[in-house]
Amino acid sequence: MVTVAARPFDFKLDPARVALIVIDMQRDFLEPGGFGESLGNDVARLQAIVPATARLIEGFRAAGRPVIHTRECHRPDLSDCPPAKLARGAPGSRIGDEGPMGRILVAGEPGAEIVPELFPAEDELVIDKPGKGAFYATDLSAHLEALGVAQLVFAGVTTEVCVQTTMREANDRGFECLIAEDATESYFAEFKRAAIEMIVAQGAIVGWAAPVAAIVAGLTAVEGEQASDSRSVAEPAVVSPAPIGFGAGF
Ligand code: C5J
Repeated sequence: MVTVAARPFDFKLDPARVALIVIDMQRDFLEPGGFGESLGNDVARLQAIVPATARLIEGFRAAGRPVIHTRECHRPDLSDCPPAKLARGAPGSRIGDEGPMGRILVAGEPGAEIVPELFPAEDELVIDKPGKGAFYATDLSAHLEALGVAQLVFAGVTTEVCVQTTMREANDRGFECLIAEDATESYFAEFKRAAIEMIVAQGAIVGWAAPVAAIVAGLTAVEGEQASDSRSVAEPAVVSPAPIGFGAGF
């Protein structure tokens, strides 16, 4: 085991049994001109984590550990989209409607694709998920079991929706969960801060949080070593309060 400096306390990383899950880094959520921006969201916040997420992915690839990508999207006939989800949002801006980058959250459409900077390698697993959580109605559990994975590192968007939901699902299934706090983001700074606080509260009730640099260092560290970055582990990832908005939903 390698010790990674994390919140609320050190994470014991097992470099032989850990995998990375990169949640929903899709064009429609991140890119200017996409669906997320068309709802009034500031996509620059999400774009800002692309370099750190790329470093995290590279670290896992270099260590020979699995990188799993997810996409929130539905079948073209929407048969996997519950009516309650389909009814969300303004008419014309609902799942399956024609959006700026093709049909909104529909598999195979340009907007549903992962941003080019983080595009999956040919041998990497891509899970298309109809829910917020990546375990719901997918074969993720079976893949993780086949891979012998016991620990999961999380990156992606949005922290408080699909990342947190998947992390809670994983925690309930017995995985040790660590969120890469500079490789996850929300359209709302306060939601990211609050979600990570909820995750690490009560002695890591859902999991741990650590910066990308410490996680990547841990992947290559020698057994028994301490892996951290230069920042104090007690320092919160997001300190500046920001106004909370409710304009966007999908
Ligand atoms: C994700 C969403 N990926 N916010 N979706 O978080 O609806």
